[in-house]
Amino acid sequence: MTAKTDRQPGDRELLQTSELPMTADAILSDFTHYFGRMLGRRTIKVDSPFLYQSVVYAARDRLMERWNKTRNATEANDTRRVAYLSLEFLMGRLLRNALLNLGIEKETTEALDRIGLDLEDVCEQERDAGLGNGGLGRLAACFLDSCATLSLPVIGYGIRYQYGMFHQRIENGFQVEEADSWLREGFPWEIERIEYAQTIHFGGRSDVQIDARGKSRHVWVDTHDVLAIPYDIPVPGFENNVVNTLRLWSAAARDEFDLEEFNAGSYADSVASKNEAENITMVLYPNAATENGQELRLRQQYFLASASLQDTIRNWQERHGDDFSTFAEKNCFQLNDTHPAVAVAELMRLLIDVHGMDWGDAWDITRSTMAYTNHTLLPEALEMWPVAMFRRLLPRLLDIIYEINARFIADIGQHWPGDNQRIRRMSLIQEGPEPMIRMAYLAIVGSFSINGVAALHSRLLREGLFRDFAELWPERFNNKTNGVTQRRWLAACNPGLSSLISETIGEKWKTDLDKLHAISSYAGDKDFQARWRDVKRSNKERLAADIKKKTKLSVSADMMFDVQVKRIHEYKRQLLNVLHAIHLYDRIRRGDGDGLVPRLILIGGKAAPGYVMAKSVIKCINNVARVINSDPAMKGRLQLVFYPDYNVSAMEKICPAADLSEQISTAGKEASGTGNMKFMMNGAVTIGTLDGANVEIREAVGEENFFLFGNTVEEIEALRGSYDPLSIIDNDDDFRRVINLLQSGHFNHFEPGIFDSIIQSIKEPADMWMTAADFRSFVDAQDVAGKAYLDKDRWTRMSILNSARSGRFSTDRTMRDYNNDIWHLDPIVLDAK
Ligand code: 26V
Repeated sequence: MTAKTDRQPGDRELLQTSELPMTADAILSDFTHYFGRMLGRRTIKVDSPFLYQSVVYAARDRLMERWNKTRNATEANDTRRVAYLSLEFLMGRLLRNALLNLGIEKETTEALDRIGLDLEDVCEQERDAGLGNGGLGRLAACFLDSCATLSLPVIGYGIRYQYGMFHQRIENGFQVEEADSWLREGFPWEIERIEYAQTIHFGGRSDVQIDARGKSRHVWVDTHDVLAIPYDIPVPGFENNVVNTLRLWSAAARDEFDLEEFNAGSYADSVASKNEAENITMVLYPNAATENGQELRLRQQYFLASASLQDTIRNWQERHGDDFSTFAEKNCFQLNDTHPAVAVAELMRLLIDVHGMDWGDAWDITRSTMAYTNHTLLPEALEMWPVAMFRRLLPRLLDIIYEINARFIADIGQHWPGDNQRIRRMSLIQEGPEPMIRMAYLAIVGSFSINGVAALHSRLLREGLFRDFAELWPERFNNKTNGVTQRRWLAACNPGLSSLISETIGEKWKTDLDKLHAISSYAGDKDFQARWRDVKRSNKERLAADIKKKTKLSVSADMMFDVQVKRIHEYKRQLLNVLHAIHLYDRIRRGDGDGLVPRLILIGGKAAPGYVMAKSVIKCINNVARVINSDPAMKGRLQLVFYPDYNVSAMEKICPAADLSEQISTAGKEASGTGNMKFMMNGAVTIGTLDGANVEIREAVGEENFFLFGNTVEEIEALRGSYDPLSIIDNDDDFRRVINLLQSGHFNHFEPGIFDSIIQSIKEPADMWMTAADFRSFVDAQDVAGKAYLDKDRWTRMSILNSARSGRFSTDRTMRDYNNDIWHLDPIVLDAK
């Protein structure tokens, strides 16, 4: 049966006569049209944003027809679909990826070549869409790429922040934040869809009214309303003509200004209230678990949840009217962490208050459409909102959460009669002087699926954080190990390796990464090894040029590139890496450096602006780097560089150039990690702890191709209580010397005391991250890695095998897993026409 569509009588599809040709000629002619006629520019300047914009328009035209066809196919077939709700989509640049997926990279290169332009330079003009903090946001972006490539009907819903992730500048070794005004020159990929704007309520109060039929009805009155305006971004699949949608919401005042206030004469106040509305989507929160609880952040969360659910229901009603009987069969909402978890209560509100459903039916729909992914084990990052804030901002939603909780507690009482302790533990409300709503528990109670992001992480969730819930509903808990898309993280960012691989085993790996296995039979082949090394070397030179541009420092591709790039956080232990750098410096200075591999230690990452300790770590890295890099004895042997403003585009240059990948978090703290997978795919060997997905990476690549160190989760837990870092330092000559150097002011002559808190944190028996506990085994594993690197053939073999065995870590596999176990979507079937 074909369902109704949103067509009105008289509506017609605009006739599309023929598809645009994908030739260099046609692309050049469209480019010329946009540059000259639409944007009105005449002179071709290499760094002009208008060149880049014109190329985007030419590419976008070719996406547009495919985009419409994809939409038509899903609407006409009434296909079951997933809405991926996420406060973050860290998309990075879109041009290269779009050309690759459309299959017109070669043609576009040729078109630009004819007018003396290099595609690479044009691509560099694009600003990163940095609408995310790190792993969680980039994962969402990789998911979208894989879903489009697998023809899965998945729509991403997020927020169109005016300011994305801040830019980082380093001044005298300190991080300085700068606003990211990424929309300043316009964002040519997006299409505003004002016709789908939604109204979002805030404030006011919750009331009960009796309707015409004498039925009592909850109403939410006296609200302050804000408009949510959607902007659509195309998400092309790889050479399959599917184009999915990322829909980002932007806040606007509902009326240009409030007429009543205007007439009352408070003109300024009414314009100011417009400002308040638009503040909601002004800025991305730069992730500091310590800064939890900001009211504006809760506004963002509700704004996204409500707009996206209303949009889904609007679309549903256009096809099904008021019949919600198959809504749950046809829709699924995947919650990216607890950030959009208020959607559980909002869907209940919409179904009951707006669409007149009773509690039981609404709850059945909610509980069978919501699915929740957890991304962290750190207790301080678990979201809780003060009940009082909810009452002020979202009073009707608080009613609903209380009702959900009352019914849930009754269930626990049935399951474990008399177990009041358990009720206190599991309640959605944490009691205390300031009662709080536990968002993770709301997400669990309201979902049919709860997953972690790596095998170890999912096990720790079941055994620790969510133990009571896993006991109650074991069938709801599952694991979905993360991945990354090989289209961006190998094909696009590493053209050299990509060509070598394709020449050797064909191109199938681009949509079936397990095919990479086939290169393992060349791992010992001298000729293949030499070509593999050549590619790595030229990638290192490309990165060296980039480092020179950004830091003025010269680094040599002859050194081993030992790389740690990720957000700066204590649990990720950049400090441990610095301690190792100081140790190598000390060894070379004391004349014990012979036989050491020449090494560049590259560290990059942003610290949350309010995270004092993380900022000290950046300062420490920079100070140690200055001392090391200006010591003539270190020349050609050891360098330490801090890479400023690390982001998606930086990673595209960094991961193809890395030899050694640092994945050194305290066991049990990194949920998965995804940078680890990008490095592996590009032939870096990992030095790492048994944490997150490192465990699975090591299994896949074999223990002989992975440098393991450090305490396990169980050992870390057993250590707590008896942990004595002072005696560890005292009993280890190397460690003692490192700490003495740090304490002596050697790295901070004119800045006395600035590293005191860092040194104290290492010596602290209560150190959560147990840096000292892993120092010795880290230094030893680094020594083994260094020696392995000196054996070129052996290292190249390890490098090839890492890449060859990275097949499992494609988001294509991850998305298949989500689809088989959670979503159950049928692929989109496009009209053959
Ligand atoms: C928390 C907050 C709190 C306040 C404001 C903004 C904000 C933003 C994000 C978060 C939680 C972040 C959790 C997270 O990023 N987890 C990471 O998820 C990756 C993808 O699953 C995973 O690879 C990393 O191991 C994990 O740390």
